[in-house]
Amino acid sequence: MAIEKEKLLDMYRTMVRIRIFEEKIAEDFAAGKIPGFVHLSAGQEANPTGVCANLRIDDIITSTHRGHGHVIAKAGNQYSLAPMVAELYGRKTGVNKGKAGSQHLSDMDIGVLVAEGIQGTALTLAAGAALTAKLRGTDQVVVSFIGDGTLNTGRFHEGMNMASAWKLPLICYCENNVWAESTNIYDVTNLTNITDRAVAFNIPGVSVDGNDVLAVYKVAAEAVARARKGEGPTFIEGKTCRRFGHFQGDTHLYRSQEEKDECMKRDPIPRFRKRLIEMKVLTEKEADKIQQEVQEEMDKAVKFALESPFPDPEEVLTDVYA
Ligand SMILES: Cc1ncc(C[n+]2csc(CCOP(=O)(O)OP(=O)(O)O)c2C)c(N)n1
Repeated sequence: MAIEKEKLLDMYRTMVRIRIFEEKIAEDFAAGKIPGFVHLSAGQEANPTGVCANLRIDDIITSTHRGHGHVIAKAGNQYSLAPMVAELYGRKTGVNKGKAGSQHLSDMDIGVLVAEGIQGTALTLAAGAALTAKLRGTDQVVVSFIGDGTLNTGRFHEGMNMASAWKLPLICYCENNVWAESTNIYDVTNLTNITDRAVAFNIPGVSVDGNDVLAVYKVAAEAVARARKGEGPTFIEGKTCRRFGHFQGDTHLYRSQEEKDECMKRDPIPRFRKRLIEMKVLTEKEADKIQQEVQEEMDKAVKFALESPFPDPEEVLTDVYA
C-alpha cells in the first residue's frame, strides 16, 4: 500500500507532537503546575497516529485515562495544542473549560466523544455511537481505544457483542502495553494471543506491531474500510510499551530493568524517522526542523495555558451532568 509523502510527514509530525506534549506534561506535573493525575502515552504514539491517519474529522473515537495521544492524533496537526494544554492545566480556556482535565477530555468538533477513566465504559459508549451512525445511515466509523486491562471487564464483552450482533461500524483498538497498573495481562488471562478473543464475537482479530506506525496504518486502513462498507467491527491489538510508569509518580518497580530498557530501544519515533530518511521522504535537517517547530508550538501552548484564568467558582455546576 503506497502512502503519499504528505501523509507520511503528517504522521511523523503527529508522533513528535504527542511525544513533546507528554514530556512537557511530565516536567510540569512534577513541578506541581498541573492538578489531578496524569497518565502518559509516550512510547505508544504509533498506535493512535496510524489509526487516526485513516479517519475523517467526523469519525468518532473514544479514549482512556491515557488519552492525550488519541486526542492529538484525532484532531490532526492543524488543530492547536493550546486548548488541550489549557485543559490539563485546569484553565477556563481549555477544551472543556478546565473541568475535564487530563482524563476526561472530549471535543465533538474533532470527533472525540469521550476519554473515560473507568475501564470499558467508553467501549460501550462507542458501540452506542456506532449504532447511531448506522441508524442515521452516515458512513462514520467509530474507534474505541482501550488498554489491555479492559479485556477482562464485562463491558468489553457487552460492547463487542452488541457491535458484532448488529454489525456496527466499530473498531476496538487495544494498545497492549502488557501492564494494567502493576498487573501483567498474561498473569490474569489464559491467552497468548489476545486477538483470539475476536473468535467469540465472530469478527476479525488482528495483531500488529504497535511501535511500527506504517504497520498500524495498514491494519487500521482495512478495518476502517470494512466498517465503512457496513461489514461490521474489527478487533485490533497493537503490541506496544509505555516509557513512563502507569501514572506520573509511579516508580514502576514491578517491571524489570531489562524490560524497561527494551521498551526504550523500541521507540517508534526514531524508528519512523530512520525509515522516512531511507525512503527519501525526509532529510535529517527537515526532521530536526519538525522537532524544533513542534517544540516552539508546545512552548507557546504552555504559555497560553499559564496566562489563562482558572474557571470561576460560580461555573462549577455548569456543563455538568448530575
Ligand atoms: C473498572 C475499573 N477498574 C479499575 C480501575 C483502576 N484502573 C485505572 S487504570 C487501570 C489500569 C488500566 O490498564 P490498561 O487498560 O491496560 O491501560 P494502560 O494503563 O496500560 O494504558 C486500572 C486498573 C478503573 N479505572 N476502572
